[in-house]
Amino acid sequence: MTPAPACREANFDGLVGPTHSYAGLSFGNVASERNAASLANPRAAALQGLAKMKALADLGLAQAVLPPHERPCVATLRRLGFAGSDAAVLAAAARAAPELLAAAASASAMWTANAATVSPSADTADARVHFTPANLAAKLHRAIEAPTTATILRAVFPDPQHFAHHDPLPATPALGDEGAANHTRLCTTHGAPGVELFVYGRSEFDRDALEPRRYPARQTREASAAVARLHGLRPEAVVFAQQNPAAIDAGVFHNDVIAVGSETLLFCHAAAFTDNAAVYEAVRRALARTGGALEVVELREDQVPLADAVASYLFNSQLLAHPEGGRLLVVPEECRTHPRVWKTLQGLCGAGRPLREVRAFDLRESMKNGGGPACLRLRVALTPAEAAAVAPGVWLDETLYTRLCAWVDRHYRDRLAEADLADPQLLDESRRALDELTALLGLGALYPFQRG
Ligand code: SUG
Repeated sequence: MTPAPACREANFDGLVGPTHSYAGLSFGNVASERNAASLANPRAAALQGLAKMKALADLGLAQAVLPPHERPCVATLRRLGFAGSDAAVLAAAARAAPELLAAAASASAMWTANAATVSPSADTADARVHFTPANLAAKLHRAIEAPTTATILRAVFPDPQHFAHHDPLPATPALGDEGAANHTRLCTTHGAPGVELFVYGRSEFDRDALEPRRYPARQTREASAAVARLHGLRPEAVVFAQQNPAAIDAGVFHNDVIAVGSETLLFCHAAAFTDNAAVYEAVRRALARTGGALEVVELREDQVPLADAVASYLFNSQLLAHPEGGRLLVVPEECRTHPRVWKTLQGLCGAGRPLREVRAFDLRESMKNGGGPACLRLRVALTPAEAAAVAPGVWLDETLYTRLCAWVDRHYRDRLAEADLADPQLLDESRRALDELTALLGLGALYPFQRG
């Protein structure tokens, strides 16, 4: 008997949009705050992301792309009381509330780890892949992503026989949901039932739970529990864990800044959870029920101080199957130039060690806003039949890569400052670019401006 073709994990990376900028919009994300008002290079940002996608596709990994959103989002500014022509709306917002214009212009949809929480069909009651777009209620510039994200996910995963799409949770502080950035799936193989680890920063209703003091906790326990319910997960295959409030206060605004897991490996920092040992034990027990054995690689404070983990983004990495067997860890270039972090990572590589190889990528433009390799991708484990039901134009191959690079070169600016966000030409350029892109990806009319 020939074995059934395997289920594979695909990475859906966000294509950086033409308005990529540094607006200091994310209090609690230290990189975003530090780089506020610096000059951005949208063209370089998009090409850096594409280079990572291409390198992973070349390794034989399943790689796809998700389109950016229409920005500046004039519709948001209109809802906030700015009126007139599009150009008049931009000008009035720039004058009266530049911070609202910056939020409406942010290209933050590039960080697709925050697009949605995804549960593969092996885990769900109806054996479909479930998607819940994140409401991103904690930040204005991110909360406005949810409706477009929902439209895009429905266009990319259209077949209701395979894919179930939920609405984002109500966008209110009690239900703050940041998507896959706070969700890790552990399993023996991607096609087998796994364990879904939901990490939250606070609880709206558990008044005794510790909370961070300095920075906001974006994800609530109540939101995580709702997503697990919506996806029809087996309760014994779900673990809820609280993020360490001290880590949030040190700049760990999502769990994927301090932990990454794939298949049977959980790689994290000792400061990741309020009670690391209890989390490992709960995941270990749940995974054992599926026949799997959890491996934990925990870095202690004396190996990599929390501050160095945040500065280098070493945990915001992609844990992937190495083409020659074993595991590949994809990290940002900032890890290679950080001697202590790089030495620690090299110590994890080799025969009998958890990793085969670590590769660093230059994602500096995104990193300056607190977005590393793991932020830029949404993982979706797909059976061959499900993969065949994905909109075919989004899979990245040599041809699409070449076309997208040329498209970026044609439409993107190589410098963008805050003052440029009100330029009506930037809006026109972005719309022209997106109109061409939807045709290039074969996605039809996605954006309101295309529907007239
Ligand atoms: O939500 N930065 C994003 C970074 C998201 C990273 N995602 C994950 N860790 N999965 C955020 O804080 C900064 C935008 C600005 O300041 O211009 C920003 O939105």
